[in-house]
Amino acid sequence: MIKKFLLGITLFLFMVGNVKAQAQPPKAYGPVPSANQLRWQEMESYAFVHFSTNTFTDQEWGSGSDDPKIFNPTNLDCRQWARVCKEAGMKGIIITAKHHSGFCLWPSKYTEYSIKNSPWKGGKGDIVGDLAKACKEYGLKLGIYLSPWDRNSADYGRPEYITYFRNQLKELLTNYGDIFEIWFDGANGGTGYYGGANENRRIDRKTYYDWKNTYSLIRQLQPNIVIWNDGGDRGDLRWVGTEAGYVGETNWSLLNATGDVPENMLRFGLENGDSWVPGEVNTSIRPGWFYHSYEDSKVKSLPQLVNLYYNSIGRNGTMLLNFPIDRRGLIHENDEKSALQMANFVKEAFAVNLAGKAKVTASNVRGKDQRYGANKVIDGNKNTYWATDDGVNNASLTINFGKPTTFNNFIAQEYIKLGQRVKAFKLEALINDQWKELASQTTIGYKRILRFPTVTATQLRFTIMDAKSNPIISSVGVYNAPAILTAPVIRRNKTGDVSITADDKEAVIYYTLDGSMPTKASMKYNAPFKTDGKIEVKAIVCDPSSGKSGPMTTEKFDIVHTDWKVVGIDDNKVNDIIDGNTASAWYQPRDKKMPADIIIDMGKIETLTGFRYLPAQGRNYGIITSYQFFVSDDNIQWKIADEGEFSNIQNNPLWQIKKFAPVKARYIKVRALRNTQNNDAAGYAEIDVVTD
Ligand code: FUL
Repeated sequence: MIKKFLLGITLFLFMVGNVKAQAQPPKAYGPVPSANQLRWQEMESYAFVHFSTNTFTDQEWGSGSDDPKIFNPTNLDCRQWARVCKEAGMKGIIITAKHHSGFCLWPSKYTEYSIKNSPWKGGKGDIVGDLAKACKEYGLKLGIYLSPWDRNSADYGRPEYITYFRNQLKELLTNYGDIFEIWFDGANGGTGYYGGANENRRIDRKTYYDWKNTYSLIRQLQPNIVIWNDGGDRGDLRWVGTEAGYVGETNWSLLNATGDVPENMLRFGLENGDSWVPGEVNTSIRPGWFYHSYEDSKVKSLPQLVNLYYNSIGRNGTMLLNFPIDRRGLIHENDEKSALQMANFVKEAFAVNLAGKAKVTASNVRGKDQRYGANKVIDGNKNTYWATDDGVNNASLTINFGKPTTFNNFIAQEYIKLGQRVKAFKLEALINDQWKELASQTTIGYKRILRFPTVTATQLRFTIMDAKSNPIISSVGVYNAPAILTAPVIRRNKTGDVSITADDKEAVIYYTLDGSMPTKASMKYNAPFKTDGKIEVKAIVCDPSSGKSGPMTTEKFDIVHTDWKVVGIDDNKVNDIIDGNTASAWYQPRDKKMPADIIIDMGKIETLTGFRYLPAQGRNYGIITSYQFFVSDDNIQWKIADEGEFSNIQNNPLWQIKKFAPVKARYIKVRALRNTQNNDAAGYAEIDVVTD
């Protein structure tokens, strides 16, 4: 009897439990992504490759008049592009099938301005086809950049061009398998060759391309494609308003279906927009989109690429990173190295989710139904989620690690199939029994990654403070990313103070002054220190948590500049030339013609055996190539000590060291005779002497 009674109670409780477990799934709120947009967003990272006649003319935009015969890569290998992109963690490649010059990388039936009239493969090649094959082999998706502006076509600006443009689209969207994205750049109309007319042609961006019908053609040929269009009818994706590699911290994947989009709307999206139009962050791994050998030393560094990652994928965007293909037809080794370093960082940083084994509890669970429970955020299933009751737009998740745990990164993902909801959230850590706020932010969207100074805590609380509707979170992660161990920068100022800086604020710097290799037993750098005379400084950075150390930097400093003066130039900024700060620079006044002189009074007689010149960093003008170097005791009688050229300074705008037979002098004069551009600009980051 008792048994029966207990059974009855159990059954009753089970049924009540079951009734409770029937909480209705949350309903979508506002616009939601299409299946194509969702698939695209989950790719997160993919590449651009820019390649055209421009590669061989050193231009960013070709006018449409360059002879196709100049297009002649010596060692083109699309499989190398695919390998690099795959190893860099990317999921696809978008190729400039046709850039603004109109030159086509596939043998289009509709124009002679293509690789079929280039010497490459005797005119029998097809780069789009080769890349399609390589992508297939490496498991990557293929995307197409087809410039609507065509500076070669005689028909550009007339209705006939639209037929031509659509014919080309048909070729590209029919002959190369699945295309995941089509890219229509916003640069439209202006001067060009136009079949020899050489004139300025304007078009009405809103009506000329008849995007509506072009879009339906595209969707008919490639039903799974996403359309990127800057300035035309609203596509599936939006530009983020800058090519500098970031989207707003607040980033709504929404815009209105029609109407203009000002820059700040591109950057932040539109909170109450009526359409799903997520942001794609496009930037180049070098300053330019096309290859220029003089940018070989300007490839984005690991810390710059890591910033790009956090500022795109980490802010609810995708990352579209461009590799300019070089004249060999390859991704340059410097670009490959940086991209792979970034990929390794990302792999290491997000290898272990520290929340994975933690106990996760929520302040509210939808209908107290375990299907929407807190632990759904760590089950590794993107189709499950934690959700709150309708009307509960303020709720928190507490992640209890059970023991002190060290971390510096946090990831949250909304279940965007039901819309983007979160408007404000914060993170707090329980450190030594005290709650400490780590961050307070706005939107989440598909993915939000926060990084903050490393903490050791037993619990982490993620509180959604405001949302458009009840929050739905599919995933949460807590990570301890490694320090970025790049070589430190060592500088000495005019008065001999040496400072050493590291990219990673938490890294520890060790250094030596006796020429020996620095180790963790060497002097620890805390603040700038005084030096006098010639000195060699070697330094490394170490990650205190992993104990790993990075590459070493060596700087040899000659005599100090304390008593140095630039004479005869009435501009205080000229002291940037001798301040030891390689990031500051001074240029001769614009009206100054070559030859341009810089005279420095060293304050006393020195025995010189050479001099050093560093051009302004990060700028491509005023780079001196030919010089004369004079010395004097009195700033009246001068004699020449050396003359010559700074070879390859254009490609490598780094320190140029010139040695000569010992000579005694108090004054030096550096005379600029010519620069890389054959004009009168002369710029200097630093001038220094050598006194062996
Ligand atoms: C720009 C174009 O004008 C550049 O040449 C490049 O293709 C870049 C991706 O888009 O607006």
